[in-house]
Amino acid sequence: MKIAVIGPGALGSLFAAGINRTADQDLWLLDHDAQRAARLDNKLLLNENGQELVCPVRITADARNIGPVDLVLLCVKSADVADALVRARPLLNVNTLLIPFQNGIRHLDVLHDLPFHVAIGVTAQGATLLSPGHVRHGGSGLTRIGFLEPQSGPTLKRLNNAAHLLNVCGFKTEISPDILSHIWAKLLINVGINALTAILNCPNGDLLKEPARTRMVEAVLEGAAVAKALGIELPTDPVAMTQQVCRDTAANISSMLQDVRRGKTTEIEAINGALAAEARKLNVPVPVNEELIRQIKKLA
Ligand code: KPL
Repeated sequence: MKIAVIGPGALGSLFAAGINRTADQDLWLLDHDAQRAARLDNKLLLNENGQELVCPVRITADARNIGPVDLVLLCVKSADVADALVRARPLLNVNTLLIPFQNGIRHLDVLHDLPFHVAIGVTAQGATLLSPGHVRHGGSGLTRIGFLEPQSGPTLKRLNNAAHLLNVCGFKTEISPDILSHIWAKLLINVGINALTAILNCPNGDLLKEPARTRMVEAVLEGAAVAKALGIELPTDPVAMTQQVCRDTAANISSMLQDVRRGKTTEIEAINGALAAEARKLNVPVPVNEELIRQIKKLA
């Protein structure tokens, strides 16, 4: 299979290094930054269980060097999806399956009516970018991939092939017939954890202590009310799930806190912002989320 991973961030580097290490595939990593792509010098460093592994991966900033591929794993931030799709054009044709992996739900808006196949990915893989090209695999959570609309025949086969590849490479992956409910389940976890950790400047586990816990629960319950109003059935109790993620990733610095610390644009619009936008359309009050948005915008 010919595969392109787009975005040398934490998740993109983890996928590229893991696929290249395990499977005999035609794999490329596409960066938008030509200077960084050159500096990476066709290799990634993967820190796994305390060991450093050098993974040779072809890295380029020009998608024309790659040409059409069977599978694209799109691992850029939500706000960069539209631009990434333009740059990725030479990779994409009627036979390509694109699987975007982003936090939030904003990216779903730009994934309609595209002339290639699009599934959606939701992953609980833990990855931290230690420096450009150097990624630490922090924990192996489940990855789910699925189509928003039911598919069959060769389109479904492409998804099966992608799931098989990820599983062979050690990224436990399931095909989900109801990916939207998993997208929302992950959204509500990020709604509860990301902004609050960034505001309080604390690791995820600290949200289990009062008064942060109450605020986290309120933010998640507002999100659950919006999901209900949209008719989305969540796969598990979102409050219990969010608290479990706080326990499982207690020492983790959320991606939003990492962005605030680095002075980078946060994903507040893709997460709490997108939730508040849906809530406005449905007349569901989300005052706790609106306050979180205001506070993050003051920080950034
Ligand atoms: O997805 C995450 C993030 O930081 O973006 C969680 C699950 C909150 C882990 O930190």
